[in-house]
Order: sequence, then structure tokens, then C-alpha cells
Amino acid sequence: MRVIYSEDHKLRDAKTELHGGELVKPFEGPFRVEWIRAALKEKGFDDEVAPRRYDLTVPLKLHDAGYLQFLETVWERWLSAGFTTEAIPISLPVRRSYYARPPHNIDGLLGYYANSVETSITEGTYEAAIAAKDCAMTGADYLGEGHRLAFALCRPPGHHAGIDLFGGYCFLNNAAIAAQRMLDNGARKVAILDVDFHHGNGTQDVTYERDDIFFASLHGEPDDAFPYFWGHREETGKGRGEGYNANFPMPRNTAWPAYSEALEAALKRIAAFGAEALVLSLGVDTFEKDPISFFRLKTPDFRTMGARVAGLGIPVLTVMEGGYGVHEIGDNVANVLIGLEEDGA
Ligand code: SP5
Ligand code: ZN
Repeated sequence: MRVIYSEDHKLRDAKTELHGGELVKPFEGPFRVEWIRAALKEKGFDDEVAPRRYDLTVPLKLHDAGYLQFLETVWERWLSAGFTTEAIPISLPVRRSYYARPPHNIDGLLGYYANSVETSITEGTYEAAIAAKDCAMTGADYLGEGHRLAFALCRPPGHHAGIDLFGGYCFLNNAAIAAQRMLDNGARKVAILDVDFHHGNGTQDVTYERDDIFFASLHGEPDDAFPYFWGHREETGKGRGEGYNANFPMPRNTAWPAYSEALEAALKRIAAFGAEALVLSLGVDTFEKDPISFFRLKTPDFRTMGARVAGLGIPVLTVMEGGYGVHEIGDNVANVLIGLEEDGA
């Protein structure tokens, strides 16, 4: 299958992440995609292409215009305010912020648009995020042109990016943007299956009131895992979107047997929805050696995962999300793609 990759991901290379009370080297860095590309090449995925370029029409159907404006200008405004380091919010509108509105001050605006504060904004972050969503949109267009499978090697990831919120290393919701593009290309129903270890709170946010995008997420239970405040089973959608959101939280040390049961349940819901295409929001931070997560999947499990998803029998665009720390992330991603190419039925 084709791999869509942009060099522009390197434009985001943050030096800081707030972790355990310290500023550390970020878990999410350019090295991740280099490891993944190396494994893909070794496994024979050599059809790598650059993304096409798109304007903001599709992202504006999911994200708030003021938020996109903020992303585009925040770095320059941060420097103009006299700051010299990477941008980190300090004050957020939380409970009882009755009159919260976007402040003029860039320091305040940063908190207004944040859903977590480990994600420093740097020079080049916006440009990298734009290239990542272009990778996802290109993948959506390949499916529209008749390909059964494609892989958008997006970086930075996207599934924590909400309507007007960044965080969790995410800025633009690549997976949801791809799903929207598929709908704009003529699909009537698209599903997003999020297998990143962390709940896809951003994807849930941008799809929560919609009945044309079904969202299912398998993740560490919110009582114990980032992003903590979303991902409960009770979150099932709202308005016309009621019944079109399905969360599958799982406890510490979940391994393949229990994980695969949740996966089957999610796939059943997607089939019942009648999805014409699937966006697989792929984080491999469910791996047993992931440094910030607590599931116990093993490298061969990812191949089984891909094969089971292929069993849906619909076109699948895989969009890269998380997966950290160890070189094995490359083999784990490759295994999902190998599984997808098998007949999983
Ligand atoms: C795309 C994606 O996977 N984003 C994840 C962002 C998570 N950032 C916060 C991580 C905090 C982890 N704390 C766990 C400590 C383990 N010792
Ligand atoms: Zn994750």
C-alpha cells in the first residue's frame, strides 16, 4: 500500500515536555517517524509518496476558525510578547469560568485553546501540523480514487485535537479531517476506529454530534490514564450524534485476549453502522514496552489487529497517532499494515 509522508514533520522538533514536574525531552519527536520508515522499508513498503497540498476548507468543517488562526500565529505572537522559550500555557478556563472567552494576551490565549499542558508549541509546529493533515487528506483521496488501503504517516499526531483545543502532542485532527474528506468525496458513512492507547478525546469532540461519522475508541480507562477526563463508556454522542460514539476503556495490563474482545465489539458496531470506509487512528502505544502507557500488546498482536480490521471488508486509511520510546514501534506499525493486507475475513 502507498505510504504518504512529508519531510515537513521535522519542522516540529520541540525541546521540552512537562512530565512529572520537569521539562524533559519530548516523547513525541521526529525520530519516531524515522524508526517507522526504516521498518516499513525493511518490510518492503517502498511506495512512499509526498502529500498533495490542500487549503483549510475541510479542517474548517471540524475546527473553529479562531483556533486555526491561533495555531497559525501563536509562535510569532509568543515571541513578540517577549518570551524566548517554547510556549506552554499557564492558566486554563476550567470549572466555573463563566465568562471565559479568547483573551487578547497570547499567554492567556494559549491556555484558552489548551486541553493539556505537556505539549509545548514551537517554531514550525503549525507548518508540520498542516503537512500532517495534508498526508491524511491525500490518503482519503487515494481511497476515493479506488485504493483499498493507504497509510498516512502523520506527525504530529491528531486524535487529541478538538474543535478548538490542542494538547496530547496534537494540533489538527488528521483522522477526522480524513473522514470529512471521504464524506466530501461522496461517502455517506465513515467510521473512525481509534486504537491508540489514549482516548481520542479530540476526535470524539469533533464528531460527537454527528451521525455520519461513527467514532469508536479503545483505550486505558480514564480513571487511570491520560487524558483522564474523557473516554468513559457513558459518552455515547449527543443530539443527532447520540449512539454514534462508542468508548471501550480497559484496565492496566490489558493484553491481547481482553483487548481483542473489545476490538471485536467495536468492529461489530462499525459494521452495524454501515460504514463505507474506515479511518484507523493507529497508535502503537498499546505495546508492552511503551514508556508512557500500560497495556501489554506484543509485536505479533499488531498483525492480528490489522487482519481483524481488514475483516470489515471496507477500504481502510490508516493514520499515524502515538507510539513512543522504543524502536519496536516501527515493526508494530508495519505489522498492522501487513495484517491489513491479509484477508482477515
Ligand atoms: C498521541 C498521543 O499518544 N498522545 C499522548 C499524550 C500523552 N501525554 C501525557 C503523558 C503522560 C504520561 N504519564 C504516565 C507516566 C508513566 N510513568
Ligand atoms: Zn497515545
